[in-house]
Amino acid sequence: MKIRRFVADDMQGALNQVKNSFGSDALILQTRYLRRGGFLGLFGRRLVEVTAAIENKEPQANERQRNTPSETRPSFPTRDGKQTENSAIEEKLQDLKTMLDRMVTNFESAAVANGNGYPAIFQHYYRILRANEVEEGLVRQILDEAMRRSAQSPTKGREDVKRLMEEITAEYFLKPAHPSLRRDNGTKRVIALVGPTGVGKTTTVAKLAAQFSLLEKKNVALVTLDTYRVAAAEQLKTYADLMAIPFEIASTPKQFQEILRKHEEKEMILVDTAGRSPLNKIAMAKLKLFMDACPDMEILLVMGATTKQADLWEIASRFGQLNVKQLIFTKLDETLKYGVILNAVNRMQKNLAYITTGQDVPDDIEEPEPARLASSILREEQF
Ligand SMILES: Nc1nc2c(ncn2[C@@H]2O[C@H](COP(=O)(O)OP(=O)(O)OP(=O)(O)O)[C@@H](O)[C@H]2O)c(=O)[nH]1
Ligand SMILES: [Mg+2]
Repeated sequence: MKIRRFVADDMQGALNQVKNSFGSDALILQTRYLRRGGFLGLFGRRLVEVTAAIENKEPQANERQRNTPSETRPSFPTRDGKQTENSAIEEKLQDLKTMLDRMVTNFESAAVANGNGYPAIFQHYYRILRANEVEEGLVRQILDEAMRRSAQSPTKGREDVKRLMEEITAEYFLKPAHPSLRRDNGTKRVIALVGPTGVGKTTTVAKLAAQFSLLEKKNVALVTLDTYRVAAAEQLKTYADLMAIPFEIASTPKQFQEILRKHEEKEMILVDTAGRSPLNKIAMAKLKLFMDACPDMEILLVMGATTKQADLWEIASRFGQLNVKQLIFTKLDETLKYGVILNAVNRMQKNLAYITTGQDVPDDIEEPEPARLASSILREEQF
């Protein structure tokens, strides 16, 4: 078997070289991008390297073609027994297609495995982001932007590239503009937390109530729509009693509207809802009836940082029917991989209003700091 590397300015050029030297039967072993010249792998000329192999040492394809008289070229009998040139062309096309398929497969798997296609310094961040479960497409989006910016204003070394990566990643947490839950013009705000079961909605409602009523001295009321479990109402009532704030239970959308009217003068009404499996269509429809009862209500979707990515998309899609305005991610203390948060913020194009970092009420809640989240996602020592 003969193995050789072919380097060209682009993939087509490299493949032409392979074909000219080894013919269409060549096996593509590896494809990768190279940089020639530049600094730390940056700003150099981008080249494509294809490593190909051929089974035996037969004459090269182009030589074979040149030396073979047309009457002896491979051809196939037609139904009426005649030889046809079309069949030979079809065979060549099929060879070419097989070769391209093999090449694409090799290229994609190599790229996923080791961040191929980027200069060495960026491959490092490719691996970190992927290990942190940031989606492939988003990783490439971030790296492409980093490459673009570093080409515009040349980076000087590893520290500069790290800062650039953190800056770009942090920007995803700033989009869209961060509207705070606070509203200081005295108008009432009704804020409901929805989400799957056990994600931390009730605990987070209690943390928010403490923050706004105890720390910011706002006039707050608590409402639960969770009549599904007896313990659920008791859980929130205990917190309400401790904070000496009014607590109400609404079992129907009509009751909910009456309660909202009763607390018209409150600066903030925090609404806890029953955890719903996003797959339970009846429960989701019931929740929507409550949400529709108060069109001004700001709905926040609560999701766990430990949730599997595929489940998160299911949750996002089902709860997305509720006109969700912002996101809350809970249980950041239970994982080191924050990629799912970045994926959600990016795909759903929603603001991340809060993160929670433990079970303690009221302490374990904070407004996210984009730079800190970004540096956690790019932290090197965790992998
Ligand atoms: N580690 C950790 N645990 C949390 C966090 N937030 C809530 N929890 C815990 O998660 C569990 C469920 O919390 P709840 O607030 O009852 O969750 P829920 O979403 O209201 O649950 P349902 O009403 O049953 O859907 C409790 O043990 C909480 O203490 C967090 O940020 N970190
Ligand atoms: Mg609850």
